[in-house]
Amino acid sequence: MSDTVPDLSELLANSPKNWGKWGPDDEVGSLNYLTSVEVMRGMAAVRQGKVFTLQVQMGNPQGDPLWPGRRPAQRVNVLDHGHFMCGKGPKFPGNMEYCDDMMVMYLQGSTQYDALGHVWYDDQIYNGYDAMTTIGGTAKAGVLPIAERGIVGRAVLIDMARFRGKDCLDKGETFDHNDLCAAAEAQGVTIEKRDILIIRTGWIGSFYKRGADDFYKDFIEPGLTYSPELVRWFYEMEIPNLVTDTIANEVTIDPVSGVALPLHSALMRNLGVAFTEIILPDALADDCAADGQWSFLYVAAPLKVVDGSGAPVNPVVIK
Ligand code: UVW
Repeated sequence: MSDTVPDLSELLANSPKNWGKWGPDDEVGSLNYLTSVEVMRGMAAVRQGKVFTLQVQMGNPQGDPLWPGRRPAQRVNVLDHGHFMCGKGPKFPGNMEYCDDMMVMYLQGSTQYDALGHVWYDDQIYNGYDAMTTIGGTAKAGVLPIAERGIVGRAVLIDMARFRGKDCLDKGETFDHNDLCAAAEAQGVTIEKRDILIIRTGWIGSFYKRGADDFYKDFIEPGLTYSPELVRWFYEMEIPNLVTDTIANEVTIDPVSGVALPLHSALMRNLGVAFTEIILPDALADDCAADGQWSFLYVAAPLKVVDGSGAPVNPVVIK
């Protein structure tokens, strides 16, 4: 690691940008690559009619895997049979009874889409919008345009944990685009241009097995690591969406530069790659290993939160 940690503006000085590529008002970035042709390419990948959902459970009594400092989703009963038993429930002709509850949560507190305006440096977010537009709500490049649009395309799952012969990658273990291609080759699948890229590290699944104390101890996630070549690969492959079973889609601290989460800036802010985080793909991965089908149709639509910096989602995969 270098002695002095560079600013993102220095680290990414020559990094490619997709700003302006889809016009000055664009707010969904590389999702623009998912044209109707790409939707049909995804449809063509459906061969068996098997369905998988990728969201983690929300408000699990074991806790929810979260970026340190965020709190788990809290579900609170507001009305249930107890209210009716003691005469406190609302009265309806015919005596219908019902239950109600509410949830308080971080919008990044479950499987989620980040808005492209979620992260920035140099006072500019994706497409060059002023970071002032995030004050009081993500008014530009928020999650709403992504939610209104929806995400449909061909996806490929790369199981890095399985490729390395592990249940779960180690804390801080890194890999790059060359490793992804090597794993794809071992799986017998090709990462094609404009594929939605799903990566399994085993990390989120490990939360439920090892428990929160061990998960958060000396917290550093495994994941993709920054290099100019990796960013160029995403740029040239026109990857619309990066989906992983980690909280932040990349190794927490880049081991070379010491910068925290540089791919959030290089991929999300500069290229407009949509980030989907905290998925649980373990059942899907087991199935793909069993039947050898690692590509499929991916469909997702985050919740339509006005001015949200992100929103929960339950992505659906159809093989
Ligand atoms: C941060 O907000 C730091 O990360 P994430 O994109 O994982 O929510």
